[in-house]
Order: sequence, then C-alpha cells, then structure tokens
Amino acid sequence: MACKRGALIVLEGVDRAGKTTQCKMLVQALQQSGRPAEAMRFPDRTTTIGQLISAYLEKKSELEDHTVHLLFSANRWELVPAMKRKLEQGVTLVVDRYAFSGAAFTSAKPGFSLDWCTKPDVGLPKPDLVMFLQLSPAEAALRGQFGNERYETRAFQNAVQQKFELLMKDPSVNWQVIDASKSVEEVHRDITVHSLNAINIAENIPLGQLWK
Ligand code: ADP
Ligand code: 2DT
Repeated sequence: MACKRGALIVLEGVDRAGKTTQCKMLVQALQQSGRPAEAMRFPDRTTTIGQLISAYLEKKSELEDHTVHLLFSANRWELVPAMKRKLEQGVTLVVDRYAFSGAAFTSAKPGFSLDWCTKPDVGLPKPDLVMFLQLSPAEAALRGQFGNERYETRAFQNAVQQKFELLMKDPSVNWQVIDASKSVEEVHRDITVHSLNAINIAENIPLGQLWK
C-alpha cells in the first residue's frame, strides 16, 4: 500500500502570539510520538528570493509594494516541489506563516484589495489546518517590544489583524482560532489536539489547492 501522506499545518497570528514557539513544540511532540514532521517558515530567508525579502524587511532595501508581494508569493512557489515531495513521503509540515500572512500584510497597505492580494497564491498546496493564534495587542505588548523590522508598529499590526479576520470568514479554509493568551503548555495542548485530528483526516484525502 502507498504510504499515507503527511498533513500541511499552518500557524498564523499576530506578532508575538507564539507562532515560532508553538511550531517548534508541535514538531518535537509529533516526532516524539513517532510521526514524521518538519518545520518550515515563510518567508524562507535562505533562498535567493528570500534574501531579497529579508533585506526589504530589515529596511536595508526598498521594493515597490506589488513587487515585494509577488516576491513573497514566489518564495512559497519555489518551495512547492519540496513541500509536495515531503508530504507524499508521509512527513507532516508545520509551517510558520503562509499565504494568509501574504494577503493580510499587503492588503493592510493603502490601495490593495484582499482579492488582488490572494491571486498569486491561488493553487498553492492547501493547508489541511490553519490555526490562528489570537492575542490582543495589550497582551502582545506584555511579551516585549516590537522589533525594528518593517511592519512592526501597533497601527500596521491592527490593520493586519482586521485583514486576518476577513480571511477567516472563508469557509473553504479549515481555520481554527486558538486562544494564544493561555500558558505555553496549554496552547500547545490545544494545538496538538487540532493537529492530530487534521493528520488523521489528511491520511485519507488528497492534498487540495488553495483558494481554487
Ligand atoms: P511569534 O513567532 O508569534 O512572533 P514567539 O513564539 O517568538 O511569537 O513568542 C514571542 C515571545 O512571547 C517570546 O518571548 C516567547 O517566549 C513568548 N511567548 C510565547 N508564547 C507564550 C505564552 N503562551 N505565554 C507567554 N509568553 C509566550
Ligand atoms: P517573521 O519572519 O518574523 O515571521 O516576519 N509577511 C510574511 C508578508 O508581508 N508577506 C508574506 O507573504 C509573509 C509570509 C509578516 C516576516 C514578516 O513578513 C510579513 C512579517
């Protein structure tokens, strides 16, 4: 019998919601329970395209807004063959940010519709589960200051949060809102329950295409 595919699991959420912490914990927990799993993050700053994006985020370069949006998308597309290979091999991928961040961040800029922003990512591998780590700006502030990268301001993050709320109305995506204000361990438990469920379901259904 062909091996069962892995699940594509995405964590999204506002700055300091705990995405990075929880991605690591989930991958470790899955591996320890004998389920092959690997972490990924977008942007992946290690590729040539990723380095252009990284310089932009670090404010070392300027890029026109449409251009950088398309680079973020290209950075996902360039990794699609590797992602599909892993999933087919039965590896569950736990991804820190995906096309939802792409659409939410660019559409928070003046003059960009959510509709236009989703277009370049139509047809990407569709996540089996997208968990949105929900945290109020006040609680995020208790976890430390904003960094110095582009987009790291209270006003912009509030605009991004509103765009995420619009994206979460889309019933074609399996969104789960996670209360990220709980302790690290409690959030991990919630995330693990949803993930195990998604992994079991994904084993028996083909990988979908996002927003198609
Ligand atoms: P993100 O990747 O979403 O920006 P991080 O995982 O980097 O968030 O976490 C941001 C900060 O908040 C880190 O200092 C981390 O240790 C802390 N943190 C993460 N999860 C929690 C939690 N549930 N409760 C309190 N602090 C947390
Ligand atoms: P981190 O590396 O700290 O997550 O910050 N972003 C991300 C976009 O504008 N478009 C995208 O497609 C993606 C994936 C979110 C990366 C920053 O880049 C933003 C914060």
